[in-house]
Amino acid sequence: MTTTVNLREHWLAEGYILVRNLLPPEDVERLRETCEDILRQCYLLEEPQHGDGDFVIRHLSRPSYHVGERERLAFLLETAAHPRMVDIVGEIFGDEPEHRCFSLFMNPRENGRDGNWHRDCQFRENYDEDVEKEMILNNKVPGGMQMQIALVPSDDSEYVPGSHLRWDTEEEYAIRLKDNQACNNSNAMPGTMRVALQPGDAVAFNAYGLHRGRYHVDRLRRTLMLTYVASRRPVRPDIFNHQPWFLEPGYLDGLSDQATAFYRGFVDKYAASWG
Ligand SMILES: O=C(O)CCC(=O)C(=O)O
Ligand SMILES: [Fe+2]
Repeated sequence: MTTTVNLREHWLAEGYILVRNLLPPEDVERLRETCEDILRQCYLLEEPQHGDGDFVIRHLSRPSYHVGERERLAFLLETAAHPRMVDIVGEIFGDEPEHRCFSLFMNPRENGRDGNWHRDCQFRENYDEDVEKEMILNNKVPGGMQMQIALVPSDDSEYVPGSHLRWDTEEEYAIRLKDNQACNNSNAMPGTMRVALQPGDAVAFNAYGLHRGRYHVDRLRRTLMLTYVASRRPVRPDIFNHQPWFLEPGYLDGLSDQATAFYRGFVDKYAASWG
């Protein structure tokens, strides 16, 4: 598969895009070192996850991960705010992109498994299947993008192209939700796509489509995920946009004007919800 052309058109129709070589090798190397160090810290603390599983670390931008490593943190922040990212996301949203979260997906140290098929909207509080269905069918899903950038080769994410536009077929439903999700890690999902990413390649998808990851102990995974939402999205406080460390004195010091403006927009919008 090659880099997607007509990004917005493809995104709207298929729910994903692929960009080869989005990050140059030296950036990948630097980010990989950062992620390895954060991972080491988490394993020492025996808290690899901050919330949801043994295969993901959320909020790589916490200052506590970067003590004495100011430049490293700045580089991470610059990466998500860089024009090469923001231009792609902006084109797709037809709106200014807004920062949401930095995550690292990694292989777990035990209990390897194929992930669960899901749509991210099913993890909302007070989940109601009918509400979800109505939201998807009426295209009321708020714009969001999970941009996954491989730091080592990876083909661990799977997506069902076009599934963001429609409710589950009978076969899909049987896998995702039926019988209290008894079959949700099935390998029989029809129409799936698995993209083989090389370091620096990015795949981004609309997380309201059907997708899942794969988390095998012996399959090295280091995937940086930059999450963005469209600026038009109203404030809805959650664990992803709760980032009060952005208010710490000097947190944005030394960033480019472009990156400063990008994160200032985020802080101005959400700071009141961090009280
Ligand atoms: O591991 C993956 O690539 C899937 C991640 C995912 O489903 C999510 O972040 O919601
Ligand atoms: Fe997801």
